[in-house]
Amino acid sequence: MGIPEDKLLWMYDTMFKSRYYEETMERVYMEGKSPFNIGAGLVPGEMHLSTGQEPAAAGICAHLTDEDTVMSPHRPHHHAIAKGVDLKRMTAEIFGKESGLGKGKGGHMHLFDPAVKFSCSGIVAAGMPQAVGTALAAKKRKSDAVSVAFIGEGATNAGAFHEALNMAALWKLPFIVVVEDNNYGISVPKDVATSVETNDVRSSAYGIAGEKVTNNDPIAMYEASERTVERARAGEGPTIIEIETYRYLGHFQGDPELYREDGEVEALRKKDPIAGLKQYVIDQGFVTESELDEREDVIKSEVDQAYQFARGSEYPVSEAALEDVFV
Ligand SMILES: Cc1ncc(C[n+]2csc(CCOP(=O)(O)OP(=O)(O)O)c2C)c(N)n1
Ligand SMILES: [Mg+2]
Repeated sequence: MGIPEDKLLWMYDTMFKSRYYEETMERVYMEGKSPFNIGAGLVPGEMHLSTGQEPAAAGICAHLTDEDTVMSPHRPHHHAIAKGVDLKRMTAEIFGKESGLGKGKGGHMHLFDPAVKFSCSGIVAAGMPQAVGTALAAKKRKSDAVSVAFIGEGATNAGAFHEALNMAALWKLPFIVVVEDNNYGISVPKDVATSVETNDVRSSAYGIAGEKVTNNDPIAMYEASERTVERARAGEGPTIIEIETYRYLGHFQGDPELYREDGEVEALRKKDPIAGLKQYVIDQGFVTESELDEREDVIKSEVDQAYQFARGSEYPVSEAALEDVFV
């Protein structure tokens, strides 16, 4: 197994940071919302958390640089963190503060950080054609940058998914789609919505490569991503990577989750990828448990500071609603 030690530790740190960020958001989001009122509190509006889905983001972003583009959907925090989005300004954006990435106008589903070429959208599958566009730009500029669109398995049935893949395949673009199969599109299980069992096989319809990662495995995701990014950088065209992943929380915070089977989430949590990777890096002798504790403390402090920054920032003045808009 040839994954360099520094990459494995980066993946562990990144997955841990993402988990701690989302667990903090889970608490902060409920502040001021009792009895539950989605429009009240510090973070008004819908909130889609990615707790449990960290391997998808860390496994591929381990191979990306600031020159590569990531387009993410409505569940974007783990991708943003793995791509290196400014954590303070991202959190301020989610809080609707003027120090946010979009001056507080976009919120949690519309995070945009040009410094690391990251963007997301609440419109399902919208990132597909956008990422094909940035892949085309990279090819025209003769750079070796790649473009990654993350989408959920539910979004693979949207027209934009297929239209984008057709073009990316036709033009052999450095385009990668990572399908996060968490088995649900809101409350609808995959087997009643999707005609194929796994989405990697849809690659054959476009004559491109397909990769399937099972068991939410960060190491397998790293390896599949390594092959995929190498192919894309070498001009060998697009790939669909599907990863079987687990959403521990509701579709949105406040979701009654009536569609779940009893004990479903408890069973998923027993297979936690962060606990698994932690054991692996310790067993390999890369790091001791107490060294990992120290790394985790540093990460927690960075995340806590981001939340403090967001809390301490000002709301935009009302006149700002008329700035940066098309008239
Ligand atoms: C074009 C469009 N249609 C419908 C919605 C409403 N919607 C938001 S999330 C979602 C389901 C997405 O499921 P999936 O792609 O599996 O992503 P997950 O939520 O599981 O991460 C839907 C239908 C939307 N945001 N955009
Ligand atoms: Mg889904």
